[in-house]
Amino acid sequence: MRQWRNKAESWVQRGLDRRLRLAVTGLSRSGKTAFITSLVNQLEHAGLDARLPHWLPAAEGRILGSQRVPGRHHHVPAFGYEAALSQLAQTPPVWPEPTRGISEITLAIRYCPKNRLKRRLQDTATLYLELVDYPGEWLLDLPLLSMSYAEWSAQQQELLQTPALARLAHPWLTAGAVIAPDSPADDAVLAPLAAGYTQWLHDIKRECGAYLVQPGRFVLPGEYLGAPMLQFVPWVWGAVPAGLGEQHHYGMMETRFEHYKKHLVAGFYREHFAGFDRQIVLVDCLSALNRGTDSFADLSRAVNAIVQSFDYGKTGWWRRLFAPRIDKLLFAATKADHLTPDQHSRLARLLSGLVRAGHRHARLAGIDIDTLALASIKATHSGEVIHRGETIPALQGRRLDNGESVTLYPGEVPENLPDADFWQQQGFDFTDFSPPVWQPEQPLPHLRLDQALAFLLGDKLA
Ligand SMILES: Nc1nc2c(ncn2[C@@H]2O[C@H](COP(=O)(O)OP(=O)(O)OP(=O)(O)O)[C@@H](O)[C@H]2O)c(=O)[nH]1
Ligand SMILES: [Mg+2]
Repeated sequence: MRQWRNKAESWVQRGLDRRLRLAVTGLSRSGKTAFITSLVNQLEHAGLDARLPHWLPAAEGRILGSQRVPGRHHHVPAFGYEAALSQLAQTPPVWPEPTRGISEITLAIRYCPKNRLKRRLQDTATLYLELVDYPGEWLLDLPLLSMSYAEWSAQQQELLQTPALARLAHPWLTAGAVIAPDSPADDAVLAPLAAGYTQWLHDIKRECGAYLVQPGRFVLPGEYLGAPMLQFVPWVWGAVPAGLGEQHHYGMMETRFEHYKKHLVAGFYREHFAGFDRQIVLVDCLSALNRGTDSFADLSRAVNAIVQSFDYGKTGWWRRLFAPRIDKLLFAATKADHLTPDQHSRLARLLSGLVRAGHRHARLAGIDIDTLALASIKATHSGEVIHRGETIPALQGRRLDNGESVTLYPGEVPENLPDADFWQQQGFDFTDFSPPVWQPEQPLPHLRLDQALAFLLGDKLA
């Protein structure tokens, strides 16, 4: 009888326990590592000294505790939580290292269910929260799936109409101009040509603030660094004779483009994306605003492309191929602590404008979408200063470049998508700050992570 009861209890328990795979993405430096580190840290504190008033399960005292547990996906690298935390705990604290590729961490969150039926069955339940960090650049590759090599080449040729981009492309454009499309395929020719093209992608990211760089794996190759699949370039040197095969330069690049699509682009959707339940996309609007009009326009195109990548309905093949199941999608403007609090709602509205612009062309049926502004790790204090007899809001923090303590008013964020006038008279300079000095036994300071949790997990701990 006792054996039967134990079995029944564990069966009920399994029925109550839930798993949720929450994917965290954003373009490089958008704040993914800081977000996951802080989220894990907040959840580990949630049973004791939570500072998550807007997340009801914590506010109601129903979170009993959370702990890190081994993940189910042994082929996915582990997220470096300990390393990130120990960097933040250094004197003086430093931001965690940049990361590459995909990683994940699993938390078991033990809680008291609120739902009466669940409570009658069991006093406590567990939510296994799997957090997955992956580069947003991978999402930008999705449109490649419906393009041929010739179509993609034509699109890249169009990009080269922008003078700033064309100027930096000079080395690979001149190297490719002497290659005949029907000459015998030779890796000694293609490898340096692709290296020149990859360098160009890095250069336009760095110098022009470009976000929409394709193919995304060229700049973030991870384990595929040096793979022949990443050694092709768009053909932008005029007409090509018909029927060129792999033995020719053009045909070889076409084959590699197809391999890239099949193994890397479709492979990511099949192996990872299809398994995500919920998604948060982090966007650093402030760095793009600092860099100016071209960079912000490119960020806006990139956000547009990311929004479109959740449009499963557009073509049947998408749904058939990957059967995605994401039902909640949160866009979060990061580093809100770079702003005085009066600007936070403007930042959220600015991002919401970017997302809506992408939304217009996408049908995101069945997905609940929201936007907010947050700081995963709050590095500043806000207050007020008196300037020429007037009280104005101000921020206090340590500058990242020289460690100096400063009090400043960083300026205003445009509420709507900025127009030409705005760029003429813009008056802001968003400073990068060093991480806060923080007591490791305390939760990391943050802004609105609890609201992100409420949207993303609210219904899962009922
Ligand atoms: N003030 C402040 N700065 C932040 C915050 N989050 C991130 N940053 C800054 O942004 C930088 C990039 O943050 P990461 O979390 O490493 O960004 P990432 O998206 O993981 O970057 P990659 O791994 O390179 O793709 C950090 O080094 C900090 O300088 C935040 O909440 N507040
Ligand atoms: Mg990272």
